[in-house]
Amino acid sequence: HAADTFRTDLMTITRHVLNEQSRHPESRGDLTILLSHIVLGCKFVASAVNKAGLAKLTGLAGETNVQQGEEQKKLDVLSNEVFVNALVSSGRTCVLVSEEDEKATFVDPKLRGKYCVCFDPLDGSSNIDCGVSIGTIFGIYMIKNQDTVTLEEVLQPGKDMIAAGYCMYGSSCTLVLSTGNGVNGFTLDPSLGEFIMTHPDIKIPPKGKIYSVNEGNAKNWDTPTAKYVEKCKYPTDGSSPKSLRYIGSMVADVHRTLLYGGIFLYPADKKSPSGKLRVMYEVFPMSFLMEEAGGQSFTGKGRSLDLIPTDIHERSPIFLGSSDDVEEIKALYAEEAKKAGS
Ligand code: P6P
Repeated sequence: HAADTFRTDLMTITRHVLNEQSRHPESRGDLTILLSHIVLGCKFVASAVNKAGLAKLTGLAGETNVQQGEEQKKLDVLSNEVFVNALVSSGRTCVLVSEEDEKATFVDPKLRGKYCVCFDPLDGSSNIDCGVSIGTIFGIYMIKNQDTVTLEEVLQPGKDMIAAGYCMYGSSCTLVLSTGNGVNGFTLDPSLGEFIMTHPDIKIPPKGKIYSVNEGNAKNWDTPTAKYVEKCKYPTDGSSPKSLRYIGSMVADVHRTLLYGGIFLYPADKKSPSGKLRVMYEVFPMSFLMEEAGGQSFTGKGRSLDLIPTDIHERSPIFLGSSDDVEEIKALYAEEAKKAGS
């Protein structure tokens, strides 16, 4: 026979999630149903992002859409609406935290389920108009009592997340997911409308040759960050300098770091003492994935997932990626703390 051009035993994301569910015999499949609604949201956004360039859907709110004559929505607003509707209608969530909404959304009690989803529906949306990859980032918590859930219960440390992932909308649409048993990557096959497993059991290399930071903030960095970046550029141990790769879209920078190794940094600086990235729907989900893939994530003070947020839009510095690379920056912060303590 000519080699089959069609694989006929497809590992779709749905099949993968069902396999994961079967590892928990007591499970009623709530997470499976929740994830299927998140996947639907990602498919919708992928389609909208791809059309954006054509249908001029991009960023300019206020432009009326000639067909419907209704207010033109910015893609990030549209994406947020799609995810909120998908998550609420799944009947598996009781509270939602979105980058787009100032307050947490408490779901109608009649429609509640046991999960809290924190998400950035379209991170990096400032890059839409120039075609740079952007993405959706999400993290999922279990809520003890869905009927009486309060904001305090939402402000949990990232280590209590039970699942996290991102979907990157670029040359292809790639969804990376962990439900606590390793990390897997899936690529959308538009002809099937299915995410097919393309990156099984992703593990980040223990050390990388790339550092990823906005060097434009160098003037405002603290000493440990400045020292670390200096070491990347002028190594003192005879090794080759690292390459700088910075896309300015977190999902794209983190995805490259996860697959190729290296370190992604968004440090604190004099202008932004807590850094720029948001704890609940950027730092936590990406840190969860990194640790599941054998990497680390550090805030400059401690393990990112140990952070206990006090506000749903709180920011934190973040250093994440290959374990050995993160160890180096942890040592520099420890040295600084010792000096300060002495
Ligand atoms: P800067 C995009 O606006 C974003 O929120 C992240 O996706 C990205 O990592 C970061 O900000 C880029 O920030 O200050 O380097 O432009």
